[in-house]
Amino acid sequence: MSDKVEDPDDQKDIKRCIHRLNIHKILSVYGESDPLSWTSEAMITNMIVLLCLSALFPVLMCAEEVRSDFLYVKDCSDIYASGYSTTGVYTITTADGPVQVYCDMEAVEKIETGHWLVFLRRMDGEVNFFRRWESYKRGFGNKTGEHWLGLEFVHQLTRRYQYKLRVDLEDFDGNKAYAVYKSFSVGSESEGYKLQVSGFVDGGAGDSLYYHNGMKFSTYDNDQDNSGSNCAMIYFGGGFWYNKCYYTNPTGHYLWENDGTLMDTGATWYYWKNSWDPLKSITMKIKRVK
Ligand SMILES: [Ca+2]
Repeated sequence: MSDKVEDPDDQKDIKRCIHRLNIHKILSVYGESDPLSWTSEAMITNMIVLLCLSALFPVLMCAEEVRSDFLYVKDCSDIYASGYSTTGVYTITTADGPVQVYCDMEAVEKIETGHWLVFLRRMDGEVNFFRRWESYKRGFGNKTGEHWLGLEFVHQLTRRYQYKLRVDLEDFDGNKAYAVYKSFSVGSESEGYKLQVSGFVDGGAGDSLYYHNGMKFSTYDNDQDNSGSNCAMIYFGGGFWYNKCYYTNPTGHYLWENDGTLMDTGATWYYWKNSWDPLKSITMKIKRVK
């Protein structure tokens, strides 16, 4: 249990709050029947209920409360620097409140330490990526599995600090490849969450993002692509920085095998094998460089 809950003063506050709530319940039962008076009583009671709930929140959450170590961390680099080197889900605090993020702490090829912050993960088709703009803005999915972290969150990070991007690919035969971009940022919503990448380093995957550099983000309900059509709609895509339309579509329709029949709609990265074959997994993750 957290320190806050064990604080005697806090427990007194909670008891006092519940006591006041009970008094107001009694007053509500025996008080005036005038509608205006009843409305005021109801409003006061509601306010007290909210106050009680906010005081009780840490109790209800018990050990799940945000760990104080992470109160001021920005990303997985800060978590790693705090001494946490296990890959998994961590909670960090933003101006909009706590956000859970998946940190990939594994070292890469034994030459680079981990602490990558994952913002896209496809691996098993458990999550539907054919979603509205608002979902891509705010994020969705399961942080321990498939998910999209959210454009606004990534924009807020990359507008303040410099990040690099790594894309990891795996096909249905277990082959792997990757691509690194030494600079990665996402513009504001008013800029269409525009993508900026540069400094490509080939890890066997080839550069499929060059075609998307400078593009605005698009979803089926917010077409900002360069096509006369709606890329997200015609390829069953999810949301991406579509051009006219793509050489990679990591949020595309998940296919559980490469049977060669629906290759135009899958989660693809064309320049790995110069093919539209769907991938078994694709991860996009960022790491602060400054
Ligand atoms: Ca269009």
